[in-house]
Amino acid sequence: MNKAVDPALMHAAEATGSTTGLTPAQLAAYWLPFTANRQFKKAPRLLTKAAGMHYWDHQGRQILDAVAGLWCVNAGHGRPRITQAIQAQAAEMDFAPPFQMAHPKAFELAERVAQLAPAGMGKVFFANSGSEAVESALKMALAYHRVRGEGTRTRLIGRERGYHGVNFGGISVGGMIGNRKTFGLAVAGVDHLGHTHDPAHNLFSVGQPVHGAERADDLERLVALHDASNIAAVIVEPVAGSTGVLIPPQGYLQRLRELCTQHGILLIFDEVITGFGRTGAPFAAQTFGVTPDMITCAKGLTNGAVPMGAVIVKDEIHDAFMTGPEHLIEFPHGYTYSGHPLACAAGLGTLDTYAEEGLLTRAGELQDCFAQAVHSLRGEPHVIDVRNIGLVGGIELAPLPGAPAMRAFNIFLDCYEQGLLIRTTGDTLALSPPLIIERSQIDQIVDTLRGALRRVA
Ligand code: PXG
Ligand code: PLP
Repeated sequence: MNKAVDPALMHAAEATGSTTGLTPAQLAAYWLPFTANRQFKKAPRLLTKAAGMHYWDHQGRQILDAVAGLWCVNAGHGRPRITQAIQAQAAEMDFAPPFQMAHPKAFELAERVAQLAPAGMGKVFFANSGSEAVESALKMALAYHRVRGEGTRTRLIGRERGYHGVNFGGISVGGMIGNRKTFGLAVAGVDHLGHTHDPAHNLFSVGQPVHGAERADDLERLVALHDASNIAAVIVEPVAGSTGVLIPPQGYLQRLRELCTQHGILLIFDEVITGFGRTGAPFAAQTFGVTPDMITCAKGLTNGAVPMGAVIVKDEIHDAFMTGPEHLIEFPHGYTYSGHPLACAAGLGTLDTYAEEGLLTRAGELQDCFAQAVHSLRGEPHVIDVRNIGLVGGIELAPLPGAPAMRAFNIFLDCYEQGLLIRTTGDTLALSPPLIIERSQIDQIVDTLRGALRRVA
C-alpha cells in the first residue's frame, strides 16, 4: 500500500530520521492528541526511557521531569513495586469481565483507596481515565437524585476555567473555552459559577490567596435563577490545574460546601490532578478540610503506569441505590475495562510505594522550599504572577503581543533543550514534579527556568 506522504513530513523525517528512526509513513500515520501536529512532526520530541526523576529522549538527552509526566507519575518513574505488580498480573490473568463478574484485586484496591479518602467516603467505582471518572460521577449524581424521588434535579453546574476531561459531560461542565467552542452544544442544562482568579487582589500569593471566599456565593445566583430543586450537582477542581494553576481563595471551598448542603446539591471535587499527594495530603479535600460528596481521581492512582480512573463516593449515596429488587442492576453504567486487572495491580503497587516512602504527605514537607523557589522568579522578565500550593506551581507570563500562548511555548522549548520538561497552558508555565523530588532538583528546575526567561524574548 503506497499512501501519499506530505513532502514536508518526508523532509522532517529525513532531517530527524537518523535519530528518531521513524519512517515518513509512520510519522504521517499518528494523529497526536492536544498537539500542534504539523509543527511537532517537523521536529519530533520523542521520549524513549524513564527512571526516577528523569526521562531520556531519542537523542539521548537526559531530561528532568518537572511535571510528573502529565501530572500523574507522583512516585517517579520506573518504580520496581509497580513494574513487578504489572508483570506478575499480566502473567497470571490478563483480563476479567467486570460486569456480573470480578477479580480479587479490584476489591483490594477499592478498600485501599477508600482508606485514604475522607471519612464516610467508603465506596469506589472504577473507570479508565479522569474523563471517564467525571462522566461516571455526573451520571451517578443524576441517578442518585432520581432513585430518591428528586428526579427534577437534572442541572449540572461547573465553573469557568474548569477542566473536567474531554468527553461530552466533561466539556459541558468544563470552562475552558478552547475545549468547548469547537464542539457545539454538547450536554444541555448546564451552567457555570464564575472562576476564582482575581489578579487585582491576589497576585503573587504564597499558597491560598486571601481574597475571594465570597465568589462561592455565585452559587446563590444560579440557585435563584434555576431553583435548587432543578440542580443535581456542582463540580469543581479544588485546585484548577489545566487552566493555569488557580488556587482556591481561603474559605471559598468551605463556603461552597455550606451552600451545596443547604440546597441539597451534591458537591463533586475533581481531584484528577490534586489526588494522591499533590497538595500535601492524599486528597485536596483533606488539605483544605472540606469533604465533598464525590471525588473523581485518576493519574496518580496508578502512577500513570496503566490507565485508570475512579469515583470515590459517600456511603449514603451508594446506599441510596441499593433499594429495588436485588437481582436488578442498580446503576446501569460501567466500562469494559472498569477495574482492569493490570490497572488494579498497578494501583496496589503504587499505593504500597506511596505508603512505604511517605509520599502522600511529602508535598507538605517540601511546600515551603518549593514556594520560595518558584516565587524567586518574581521580577524575572515577563513574569506577571506566581501561584503555588503543595508541589504545584504556576508562573504566568505576559503574552507576546498578538500571539497568545507563544511566549510560554517558546520557554517550554528552551527548557526542553536544557533538559527540563515543564508544561504550559496559555501563557502559564505549570510545574508539578514527582513527589520524590529532592531540594537540589527544585533548584535545578528554577535555575533552568530563570535562564530560559532571560534568554527567550
Ligand atoms: N479532570 C481534571 C481536573 C484533570 O486535570 C481530567 C479530568 C481528565 O483526565 P484524563 O485522564 O481523561 O486526561 C484531567 C486531566 C494539562 C493537562 O495540560 C491536564 C490534564 C490532562 C491533560 C493535560 O494540564 N488533566
Ligand atoms: N462501542 C461498542 C460497539 C461496544 O460494543 C462497546 C462496549 O462493549 C463500547 C463502544 C464501549 O467500550 P468501553 O466499554 O471500552 O468503553
